[in-house]
Amino acid sequence: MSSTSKGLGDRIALARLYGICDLGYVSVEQAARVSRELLEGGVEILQLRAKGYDPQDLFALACELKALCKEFSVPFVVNDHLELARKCEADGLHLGQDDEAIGEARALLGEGILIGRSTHGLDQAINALKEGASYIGFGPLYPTPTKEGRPAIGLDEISAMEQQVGSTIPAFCIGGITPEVLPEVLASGARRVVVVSHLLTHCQPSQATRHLLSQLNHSPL
Ligand code: TZP
Ligand code: MG
Repeated sequence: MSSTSKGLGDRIALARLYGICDLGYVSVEQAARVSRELLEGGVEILQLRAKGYDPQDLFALACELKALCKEFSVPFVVNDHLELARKCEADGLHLGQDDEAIGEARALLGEGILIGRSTHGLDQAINALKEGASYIGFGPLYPTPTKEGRPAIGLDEISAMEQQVGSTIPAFCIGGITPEVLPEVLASGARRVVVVSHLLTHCQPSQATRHLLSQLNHSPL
């Protein structure tokens, strides 16, 4: 865990927009430039997601993104790779349903690290809270090419999830979120979101990020 993780960890309590640098959309060569754009636009957490990559090939990039996030005082989270998270002194590790137990990851990475869990319904969200997750992702709300084959869960459980889980740990709705659907996502009770493809395929990622943040900030946290 990095020495500043505690302070950065506290920041997620206020975070509404979680950005992901997903190497499915951005090349390794462009990843730092695009991440800087997301950070300049105002993402409040940044994750490196690199499905299918050997974590050994990601060390230099992870260190670069960690330093970049530090410049913006934004927590840096590594998806999937516990060892990589440890080596680059990430502020957090994001785990899926089939990944390590949260207690196991925390024991290896230190008590102060953020551990996120992807959840795909209310029961899983409640379990993640019980298991000690620092935050959850909740979705996909809509079908999305970023997670092809994963059925959309819709908006119906958001309100119950926010009451039962999001009132204790930050809960980020995810999956197919764009400026067009964000109003109905917020109207369904969501308070925080993760947005991937909309931002990474936009010709001006900073401007797109600012626009989403202004939409989010018009509804109360
Ligand atoms: N987990 C659930 S949906 C999803 C992940 C990683 C992908 C979200 O990406 P997008 O492009 O914002 O739909
Ligand atoms: Mg995983």
